Amino acid sequence: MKERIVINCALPYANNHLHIGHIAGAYLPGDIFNRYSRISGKEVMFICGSDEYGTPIALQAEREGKTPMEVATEFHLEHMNTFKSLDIGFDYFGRTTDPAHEKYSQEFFLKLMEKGFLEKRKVISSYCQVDRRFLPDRYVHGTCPNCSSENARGDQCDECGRINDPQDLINPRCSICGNPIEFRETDHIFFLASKLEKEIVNWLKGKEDWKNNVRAFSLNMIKDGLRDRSMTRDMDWGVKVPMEGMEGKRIYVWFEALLGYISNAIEYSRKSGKDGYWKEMYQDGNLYYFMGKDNIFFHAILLPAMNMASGELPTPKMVSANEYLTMKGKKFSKSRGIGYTVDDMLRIVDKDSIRYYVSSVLPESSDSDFSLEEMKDKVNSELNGKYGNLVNRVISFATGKGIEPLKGKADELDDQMLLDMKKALDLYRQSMDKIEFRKALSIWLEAVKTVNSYFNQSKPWDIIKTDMDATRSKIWHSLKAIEYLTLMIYPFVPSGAERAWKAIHGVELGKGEELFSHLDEGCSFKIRDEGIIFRKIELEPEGTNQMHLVVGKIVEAEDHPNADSLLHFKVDLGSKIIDLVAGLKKYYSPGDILGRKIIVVENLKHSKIRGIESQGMLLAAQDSAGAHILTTEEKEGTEVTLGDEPYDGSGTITIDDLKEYELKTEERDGLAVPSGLLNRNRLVLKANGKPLSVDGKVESNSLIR
Ligand code: B3M
Ligand code: ZN
Repeated sequence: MKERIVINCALPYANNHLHIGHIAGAYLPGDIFNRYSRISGKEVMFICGSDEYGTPIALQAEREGKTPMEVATEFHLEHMNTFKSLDIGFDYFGRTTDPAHEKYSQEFFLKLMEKGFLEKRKVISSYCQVDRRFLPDRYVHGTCPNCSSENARGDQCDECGRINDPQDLINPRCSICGNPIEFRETDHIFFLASKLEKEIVNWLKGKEDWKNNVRAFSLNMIKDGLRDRSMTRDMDWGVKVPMEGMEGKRIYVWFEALLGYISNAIEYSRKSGKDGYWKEMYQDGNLYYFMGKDNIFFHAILLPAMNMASGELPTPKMVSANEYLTMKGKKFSKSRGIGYTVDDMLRIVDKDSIRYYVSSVLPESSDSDFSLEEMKDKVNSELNGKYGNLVNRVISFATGKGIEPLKGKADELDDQMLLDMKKALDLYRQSMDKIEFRKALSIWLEAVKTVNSYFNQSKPWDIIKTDMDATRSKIWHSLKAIEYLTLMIYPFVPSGAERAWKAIHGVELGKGEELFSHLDEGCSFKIRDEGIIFRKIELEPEGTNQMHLVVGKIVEAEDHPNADSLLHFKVDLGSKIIDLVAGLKKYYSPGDILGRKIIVVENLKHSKIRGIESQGMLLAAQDSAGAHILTTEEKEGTEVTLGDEPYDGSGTITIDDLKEYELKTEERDGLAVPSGLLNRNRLVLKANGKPLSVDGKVESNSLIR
């Protein structure tokens, strides 16, 4: 029977776009291991899903005037597509809002209660008298006791990273209404983790095959003891606490999200008609978890403690966590606008290039820096220049000359090369088994170089002049080497490896089978020219900000005399007054908008609209509710910059030019702020260094026109 393993990747929060940092942290490593395990002959269940409850999603929904479910659904679907677009091949991608998840979490909660691991305690909690409610920690803001930042949240300070309690903050205030809060007594349910402290410490100590960034880090985290923690929260977006007297409270999002691995596995089993399959897979106990480093505590301590307490679930075999990916030394962060989202990246390069480069810089033992230039160099010179080129050379030489590959008598060079391949594969597999993927990849690259020099030294183009049999054998040996290289690179760049496999075998790579041991066998090859296997990366030259945006003030407003949907304004731009026509009548009356500050594209080609010349265009965000003008408190005439890039153009631009900037609203630190693209970076629009705002509640990701 095949060895069975369950691979889980941290369930991403369904409230933001996935960026390359997420991919490098959890999802690419998970998928590399998934693919490697399958072609090593293991039976794999690869599970993930959306983490949809919790305060950040509730807060975001509130800000956007949507329900939390709408926000979660939007990102759940987006994330599924994102993973697919990068060949990250989960067997199942579920969601924690699935009723089956609620049922499983509640049952599990009651089980821990029954086993004496949950206990009701009175706690002091933040309460807002104005809003008449208890507040989750995240809904409290105040001054950080550590770094004095004035906007620290009640759970953590973003400035210095310190984990706070609301009581730690100086001048704690309600994030909803801004008033000072008070602390009141209420009931919460605690997980008595302290009872398991010894067991957890011993268990961690026994995990000698774990990397230090997880094992030593975790042991250090509980060196002063494993605290009992509250597993309920005061809020209404979450799994209901299945007990009387706990109305208005929900199960702590991490408690139930960690159970999401199982509830998703159950759903996967049920939907694929194999009820109970998940249990068999879990019983074998080979559970692997992949995540970013901020999730270590939850997977290496809380999850095993919960499973131990349940008395029926195995603890993880492997918890693998990556450090952070940085760009120019700064951590990737969507909310701070550092780094690339997956979608941004896919607009520049193909998925194989992303996977290859990110694999080569995985932050496995320390943070590592991502750079587009380095990506281009590595992909072009290694993946494409050394491996892709080798495959193309061998195949086009053989097909061009009509050579049928056939294993003949091996010469010394052939034998040495095969020996080198076996050695490389051995080392590669040792690294892969230890989840040292960067090392495995560098072993592969060395092997590619070996085969390149083998082919160059073999000179089949000379041999063919005198000895066809020897040439056929050379080609066979070269293809054998390519077979090794292709299997080794498959977990990293599956699509390209599949193309290469097809080019040498004429059939698809069989992913469900053990493939490595076949490398030893004397197989036959059916080559065909599949064309280019990897594309070179070409980066466009950097552009400048050609869009002249200026703050204007509406000094006259009227209905357009000749059109039902249009308004006509006179706008003061500081240095001049211009005429503007805008299709806003459905959303604003002339009286509403008179005196408002707006953002004008000053260098847009003028156009006559129903008899009035519009000498520019105002910007507004469009969402399902309507149009919302972009605005600011800065003075008319103030220049608007894209990030820190000022206007740097001349002459006029067209609507099509403007479209290139892909102006839209984006979620930044909890606000939907206007942003645009410049040199593939999404930058915030600013006036006097302050982000522009949008009139009214607006959905993130709304187009701006
Ligand atoms: N959603 C955190 C994250 O996306 C969290 C992981 C849950 S795993 C159960 O980084
Ligand atoms: Zn309040």
